[in-house]
Amino acid sequence: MNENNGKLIQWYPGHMAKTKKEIATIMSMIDVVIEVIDARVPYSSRIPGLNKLTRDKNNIIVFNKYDLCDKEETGKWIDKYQKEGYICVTCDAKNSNDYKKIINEVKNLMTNINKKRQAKGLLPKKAKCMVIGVPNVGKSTIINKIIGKSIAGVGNKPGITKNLSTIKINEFMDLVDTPGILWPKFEDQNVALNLASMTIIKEEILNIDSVAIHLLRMLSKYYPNILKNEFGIDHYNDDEIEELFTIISKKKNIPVNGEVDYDKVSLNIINCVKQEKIKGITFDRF
Ligand SMILES: Nc1nc2c(ncn2[C@@H]2O[C@H](COP(=O)(O)OP(=O)(O)OP(=O)(O)O)[C@@H](O)[C@H]2O)c(=O)[nH]1
Ligand SMILES: [Mg+2]
Repeated sequence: MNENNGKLIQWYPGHMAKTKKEIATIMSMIDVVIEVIDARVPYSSRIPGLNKLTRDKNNIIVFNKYDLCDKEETGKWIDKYQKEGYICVTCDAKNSNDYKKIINEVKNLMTNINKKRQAKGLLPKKAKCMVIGVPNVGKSTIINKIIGKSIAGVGNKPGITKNLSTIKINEFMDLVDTPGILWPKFEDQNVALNLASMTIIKEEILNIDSVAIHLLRMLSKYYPNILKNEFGIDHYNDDEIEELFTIISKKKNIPVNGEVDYDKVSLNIINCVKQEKIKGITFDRF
């Protein structure tokens, strides 16, 4: 369930500046930042510039939608981010209890921090945690599981509210009740197409044909077997778009009234990912 009722948030410069300021204020009281990303796009779904705000925090990256990604590629990204100092957790928030791994990581962090505090004669402290991430990566699903019930309001509002309250999770962890929804990277077209492919930004923003073609290109490059099985084509080639769309149209039984309905074919391609018929894919490489 997308708690924004399928409507993804649009970001404007004023809106972004306001949210960034709010996040910076909230950060001062946060100990652990839990950044949720889509494991299928582990670079594209990172929040641009977040590291500037979280340098002095404990940072956990949750590779969510792990059930949908290419696990071999995910392993490479985990190594990379671990080397950069992040704690990495893989998570299928929808179908598993992987969220417990996040709680465990927080517990480990706090055990270490409190050992040092104790040595200095200080009282143990609880971790104030915040879940943050670009739209639609699974923040609300994870928060609701960590809390153990659905709480009204989670994920309903874009941006961050100032009236923060914290929810007690256990004796070592509090959760700030509002998920931080931040803007995705827009800087390069390939990133934007990756985000649209995974419904992180609206496919309409970029036009559905270009998103569908991006999906075909990426599948052809990295997952030709999926391209063949799902769409009946061996290889994507820009020069043959019309022929390829005709083949897909037939394979998918999309009615043809005289000519191929390109929009319908594009939507069908995008929906294969959205509806999780296509799994085991990761589009970011380094
Ligand atoms: N397959 C799969 N789907 C997931 C997973 N986690 C969340 N989802 C689905 O992804 C969609 C978005 O989940 P949300 O929890 O609403 O994501 P969000 O980050 O709170 O989204 P916004 O509030 O719009 O920013 C929903 O359809 C979830 O059921 C996961 O690990 N695997
Ligand atoms: Mg949400």
